[in-house]
Order: sequence, then C-alpha cells, then structure tokens
Amino acid sequence: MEFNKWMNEKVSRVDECLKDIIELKDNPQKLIYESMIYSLMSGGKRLRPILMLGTYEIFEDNDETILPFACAMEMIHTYSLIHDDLPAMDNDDYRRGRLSNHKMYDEATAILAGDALLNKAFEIGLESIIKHNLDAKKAVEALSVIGTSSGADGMIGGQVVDIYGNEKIKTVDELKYMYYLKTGAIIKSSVLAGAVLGGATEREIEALEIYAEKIGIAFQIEDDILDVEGTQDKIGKPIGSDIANDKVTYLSFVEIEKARKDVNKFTQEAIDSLQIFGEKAKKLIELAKYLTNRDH
Ligand code: GRG
Repeated sequence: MEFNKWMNEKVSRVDECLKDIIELKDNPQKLIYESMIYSLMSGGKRLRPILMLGTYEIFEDNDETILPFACAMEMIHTYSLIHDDLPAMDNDDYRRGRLSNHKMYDEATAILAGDALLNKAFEIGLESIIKHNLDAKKAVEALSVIGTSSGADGMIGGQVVDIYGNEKIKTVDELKYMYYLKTGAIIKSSVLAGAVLGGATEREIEALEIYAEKIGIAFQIEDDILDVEGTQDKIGKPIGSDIANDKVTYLSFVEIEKARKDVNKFTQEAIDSLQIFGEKAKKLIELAKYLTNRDH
C-alpha cells in the first residue's frame, strides 16, 4: 500500500480507537472527560502509535489487538503536552493552533486531565490482555518498557533536566542525553513495544533500538531547526521561542546547515539499521523520512 494511504488509514483507526476508549458520559465527572477529549482529539499527528503499528507490521499482519497499546502511547504523549504547557512548566497558551488545555479549562482540570490520561493508558493496555487474549508475558513486557520510558529515567527525567539544568548543558553530548530522555525515550518505547508484542528476536530488537534512537534524535534536531525557521507557529508554539528563552538547543552548538546534515545523517543511519528486515521494513523507512522532513 502506498505510504500516505497507509498513514491515513492508521491515523483513522487510532482516532476511532481513542474515541471508543474515552467515552463522554453524562455523569458528575464529565468535565474531566471533556478536557481529556479536548487535547486528545486536537489534531496530533499520531506519530508514536504509528511507529508502534509500523514496527508490529514487520512481524504480524493484523494489528487490531495491539491498537490499545498504540492508543496508550498517544495518551501518554498527550498528557505530557498538557502538563508541559502549564504555567509551572513552559507556560504556553496555545497548542496545535488552539488554546492549551489549562487556558481552555483551568489549571486544576489540566493537571487532572493529564493524570487521568496517564492512568487510562495503562488501564487500557492491561484490559486488552484479557479482552484480546494476548500473550501476557509479551504484553506486560511492552507495558513495562512504556512505563520506564515515560518515567523518571525517561520523559519525566528529561523534562527535569530541561527545566532545572538546561543552562548547565555544556556539550552536545549532554544535550543529546537530555533530548534522548525527554523526546527519544517514548519514541523508542513505541517501537520496542511493537517489536516485543510482535515477538521480535533479540537481534531484531537490537536493530530496532538503533533505528528508534536515531530517528528520535533526528526528530528533535529537526524540531530545533523548525523553531528558528519559524514554522513552529503552525502547532501553536511561538516562533523561535526556545532561542528567545535562551534555551540551549542543538543550534547552540552547530550551524543550521550542519544541523540539517546531521538530521539526514541520523535518518540514514536509522534506515541502514533496518537492513536485516528487508522489504518488511519499508513502512518504517518511509516513516523515518516523514518524521524528519516535516513542515507538518
Ligand atoms: C510534562 C512530563 C512532561 C514532559 C513533557 C514532550 C515534552 C515533555 C515536552 C514537549 C515539548 C517539546 C516541543 C518537545 C519536543 C518533541 C516534540 C516536537 C513534541 C511534539 O511531538 P509531535 O510533533 O506532536 O508528535 P503532535 O502535536 O503531532 O502530537
């Protein structure tokens, strides 16, 4: 199937699954559901679920049973964006061209919506083991990888380093470490959860680990480039905001032309790591190119 059609089909199925999971009911806590749905259904690209589904496709044809895991990834990502926008963190009034969650609702609701999305992610993953009669060992391993990548030694750790230690970053390797935790870890766990659920061998996991790490760093450098090029306003982030805030980014260490070359280099290394899968990795190859050629 042609790549764009494949992507659109995956996005629709993830959207449908998310809608089924977060159902608006007329009960006293309805507000929390409204707030969760507001951010979950606000035009995210669904990159992490698609990475998981694309990886799983290397091993299995029918991804219906792992859709809840893919949705779990999107819920964790959405929670992180809601909390990242809060006044205590990045203090952003807009996200994806719309009011951020705490501006649309209020801070308490935004904090709780993020918390509820994080809970829901693990709830649906665990529920699906029973509902789809999944291999419990693989499913628990996948959830464990997802949990670690979003916690203190993953995304939350990266956020802490960025908030409290950004100005102390002195080398490109220190910056890459922060980026790996903050952005790369959940990109990697999206790929690895798909691999574990699909029954990948150790050698296959190793190859996919390299793929995920390389696309993660390429994706983040591309984000830094987009920030100075002024295309970030499309997703509601003020143009050049990281630079204006004197934040250390990849462009604090290298010229923009070199940064562009590095994006291409890491993308190519990601693609090269997939050689052992042959034709089966075609979608992951396309995804690597899509992720790092973003004006979307
Ligand atoms: C609050 C625990 C906590 C963590 C926040 C993800 C994050 C950590 C902060 C977001 C800030 C940021 C701009 C990170 C760079 C990675 C990035 C470009 C995220 C946006 O991901 P996309 O492009 O977003 O997949 P969409 O809108 O498509 O879902």
